[in-house]
Amino acid sequence: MTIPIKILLDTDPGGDDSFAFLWLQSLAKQGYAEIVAVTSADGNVQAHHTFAGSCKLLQLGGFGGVEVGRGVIGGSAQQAVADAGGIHGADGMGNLSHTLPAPAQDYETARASDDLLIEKLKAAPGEIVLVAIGPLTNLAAAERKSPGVLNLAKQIVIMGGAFFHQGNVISEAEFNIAYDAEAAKLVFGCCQNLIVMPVDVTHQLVFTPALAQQISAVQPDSPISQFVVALCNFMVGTALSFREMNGQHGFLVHDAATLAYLFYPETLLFRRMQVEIETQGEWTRGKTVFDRRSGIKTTANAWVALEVDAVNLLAMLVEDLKLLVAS
Ligand SMILES: [Ca+2]
Repeated sequence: MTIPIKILLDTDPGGDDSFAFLWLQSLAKQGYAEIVAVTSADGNVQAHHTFAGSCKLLQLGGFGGVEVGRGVIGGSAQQAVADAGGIHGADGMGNLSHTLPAPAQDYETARASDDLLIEKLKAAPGEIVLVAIGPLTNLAAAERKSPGVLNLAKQIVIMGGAFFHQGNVISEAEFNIAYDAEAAKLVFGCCQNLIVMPVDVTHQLVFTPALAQQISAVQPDSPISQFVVALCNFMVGTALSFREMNGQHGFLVHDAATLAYLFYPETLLFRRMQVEIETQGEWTRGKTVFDRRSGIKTTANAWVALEVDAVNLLAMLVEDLKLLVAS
């Protein structure tokens, strides 16, 4: 019998978050994952939008009973990066959130994401995989409030960073790290259990309208099919307008890479590194760096994915989303 992986999802939906969210719910329905909680994060759009988006995505996938935390705000005193509403839509979800079921939870009365993280990690030390696909503000706040708590996670799987490939928010840095570089510095400074999915691999995860059609063909009138097709079309439009895709007709499902690591690890190759976060640089704030010189090293905090079998990974995503639509 399969023992499901206990997952706490920290997320800032987000177009690519939405695809990761649905993938996770498919894996949970199939019995491979257990969703312990969702901690929404301030990021792609503001915290009240990512909270509502998280609740709605859980309702859509059939997991409306999972508790959602409200994102900690103001993690970075020097925040210089604007949110990504221009890419993901004002609501973070392609301006489609009004088409989804109403949230079953209330932002005003929800628990703070850092408190929820602390409670869940302390209740099951060494058991929970923390999947972090937004800025690391909530994780840093939890660690400040309860030092050592992040190392109670079995692993922390992060979408973030850019090592050999260019960044996306500036040439030298990726959004999730740069949006709250101080939080990232704190998390990378205190944890040894990190798995990192940087832009180096996620820039290859081009999700296309043709893939969305494969999913929706299972049952075109299902709310999930309609959402997947409409969100894909929106994201492709903004990706093209931001000149992100080198002319390819698709958009990047960055965040989905974290679930590929957990459930389809044969699609990825990793390197062991001590990753540091640049917080002082005038032109490089939020850059992820490591010592790439040959020579002895006595510390490492992360396994960093640097190669991906994108065709296979996207095929796994599509097949699991088809199962979710059919369920
Ligand atoms: Ca995200």
